[in-house]
Amino acid sequence: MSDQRLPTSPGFWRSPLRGPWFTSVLGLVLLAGITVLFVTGLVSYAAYNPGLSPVNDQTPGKGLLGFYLFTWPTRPYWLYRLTQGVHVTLGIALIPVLLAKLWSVVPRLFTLPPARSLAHALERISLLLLVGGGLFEFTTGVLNVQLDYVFPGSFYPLHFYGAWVFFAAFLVHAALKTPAALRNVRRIRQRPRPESDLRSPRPDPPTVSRRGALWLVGGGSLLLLATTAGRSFDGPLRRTALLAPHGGAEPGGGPGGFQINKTAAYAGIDPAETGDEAWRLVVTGRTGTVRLSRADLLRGPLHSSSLPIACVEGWSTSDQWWRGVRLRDLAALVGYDDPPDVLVESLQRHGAFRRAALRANQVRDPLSLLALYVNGEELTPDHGYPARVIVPAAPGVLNTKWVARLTFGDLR
Ligand SMILES: Nc1nc2c(c(=O)[nH]1)N[C@H]1C(S)=C(S)[C@@H](COP(=O)(O)O)O[C@H]1N2
Ligand SMILES: [Mo]
Repeated sequence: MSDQRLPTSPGFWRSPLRGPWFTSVLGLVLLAGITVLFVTGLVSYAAYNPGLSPVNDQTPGKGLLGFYLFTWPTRPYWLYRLTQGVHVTLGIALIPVLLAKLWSVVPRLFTLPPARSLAHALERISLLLLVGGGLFEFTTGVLNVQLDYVFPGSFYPLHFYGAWVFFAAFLVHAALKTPAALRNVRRIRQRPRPESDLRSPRPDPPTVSRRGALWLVGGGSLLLLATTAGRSFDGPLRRTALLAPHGGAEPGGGPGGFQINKTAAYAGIDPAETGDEAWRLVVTGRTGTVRLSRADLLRGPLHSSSLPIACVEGWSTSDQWWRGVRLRDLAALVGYDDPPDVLVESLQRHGAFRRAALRANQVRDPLSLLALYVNGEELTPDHGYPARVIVPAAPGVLNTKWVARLTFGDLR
């Protein structure tokens, strides 16, 4: 039982840093941080228009968990850039805090007997969900933003269901522990120090103070923050984003010099299909189908909007100057004065993002364009030539490139 070579023995754990103050400070940081991650995450899911099933909804059977879904607004136009930038950047910066917090309580995970009472058993099960859920959410999140969807199945349902499990356990834990954590942080100078099973019964001599250790964790977070935040910009700031993935194409300079997520070659877009002879935009609605060449579209009226691209992966561009035909004008062309939802389909034949559904409020917004130009020149092939959708405040995945077809009508 008291064999100190086994992790189930309190004497096995020797670090003098462990104790209620250290754990409580980290816990309170996570309380605030993870709450923000949860809110920005749920909001990100709403931004995908998951109500427009089955086109956008990759989470079938979300059922009650979708209770909070609302119509994602189109203003302010930088909304998704902000919420998703915060979600990903904060998530990455919190990794050292999460790891330090787990390290600080790790002796407890080995406590024997596994349960002393029913209440203790329930508490330990909730801890399993908490630790498992937390590691799962952080791991799937990081894999998604760094390695581009390396999952069995889809990222969205995994991260979405995982978030609910994690957050339920997190709420229980916060309700049980926050009062004590607040007390622990306040009474740091109290003598004698309160009893705690977090403290090692036979600590090694310290090599760093508790405050020093906290600075180390905070320094790690700041380093991650500093090497991640640049992905929410382009130009010179982007180059500070050492941790952002540098796969795909380097955008280079000029009007098309902002992040490219999938190149035309990667998406299998044949240049022969995008030429003026071959390409037609097929618009369908109440009054039938219209086929438009690029020359037809260029007759306008053309409008401009200054909008960023903001990806679920947390990167975003600064505002780009787009020019093209308003989506609501295209809706009017096929019989809608008051625009309905629209299904947008790309020339692309394979891949997850070749089609997307937009809501009526997105079609209606005068800033929403079928863009033909960016920053004063024709779209480059990698940015979606001959035409791409751009919608204010929407996730990048709704900004379909190489558009071939628009089908207006109620998709619900
Ligand atoms: N046809 C098509 N459109 C697409 C995609 C795609 O893979 N195929 N990717 C989407 C995603 S996820 C993003 S973030 C933006 C990126 O646009 P950009 O490459 O011009 O920056 O395009 C969107 N449009
Ligand atoms: Mo994206």
